[in-house]
Formats: sequence, structure tokens, C-alpha cells
Amino acid sequence: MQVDSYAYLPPNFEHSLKCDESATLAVFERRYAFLDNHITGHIVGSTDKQPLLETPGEVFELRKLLPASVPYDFNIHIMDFQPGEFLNVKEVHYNQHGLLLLEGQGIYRLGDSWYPVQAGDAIWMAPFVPQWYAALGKTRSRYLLYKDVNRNPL
Ligand code: UGY
Ligand code: MN
Repeated sequence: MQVDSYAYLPPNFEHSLKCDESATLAVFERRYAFLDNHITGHIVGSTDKQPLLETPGEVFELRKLLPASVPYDFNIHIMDFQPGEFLNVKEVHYNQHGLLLLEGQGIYRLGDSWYPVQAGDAIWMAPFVPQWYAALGKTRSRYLLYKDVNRNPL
């Protein structure tokens, strides 16, 4: 794996990691929610090789690291904002998020609270928490967003 690359390991996948130099690795671990006979495959990819996706009504750039298909019970979104750009939709949804701000700085609104955030900060967003982001400063904001999908939350 190189800088900017990622891996998805299916449930019960025997694995080990070896690193010869210092590196930062963000790990999202969850219990897989099995559904019917669906199975997921082992994926190794690179963020910059993922296509930009349509974001109707929004200005940020979006890439998804995993297939959007039913077998996958979560996805990881990479979202890029230029300084001054913001989420048009003040979102409220059942999905939870784990967010890691990889680059830049801005303001995250969660419910009625507003948080200045900068690269390295992490946020957990509970189901149904109203959420909004505006990018500030002079450089691009990039964040990595865990989102549970394709399963009944109940
Ligand atoms: O896809 C999302 O739910 C995403 N737009 N949420 C967020 O950036 N807080
Ligand atoms: Mn969201």
C-alpha cells in the first residue's frame, strides 16, 4: 500500500500488516451485517483512482472507496471542498458517520453546536444529528467519512 491507498477486508479474513517506515493508518472496524447470501471481496485501491461522482445540488467533490452494491454494509466517502464551499443541504439521516479531517480547516455544525475543526480532528455523528460543514482557510478541505448503508438500521 502507498500513500493514499486503502484496503477493505471482508469478515473473517485472515490478515496481517507490516510497515517498514512510520506511517499513519486510519482503521474502521465493524461487525459485518450479513444479508441473504451476499458476500464481499477483498479490495485494495487508491483514492485518486476512484471516479468523481455526481453530487446533485452540491458543490463538493465526492469519491467513494467501496462499491455501492448491497453486499457492502458501509462505505467510505472522500469529500473535497475548496475554501468558502459548504454543504448546501443541512442533512438529517439515520446513517451514522465517523469523520476524519485529512486536510484543511472549517466549521462543523452538529445540531445547535458549531465546532472549528482542522486537519487531524475526528468527529462521530450519531443517527439523525443535523450536520453541516463549511470550508474555511486558504487550502482545500478533504475529509474521510464512514457511512453505514444498505442495511435496515432497525
Ligand atoms: O453522504 C453524506 O451523508 C455526507 N454528505 N454527510 C456529511 O458530509 N456530513
Ligand atoms: Mn451525512
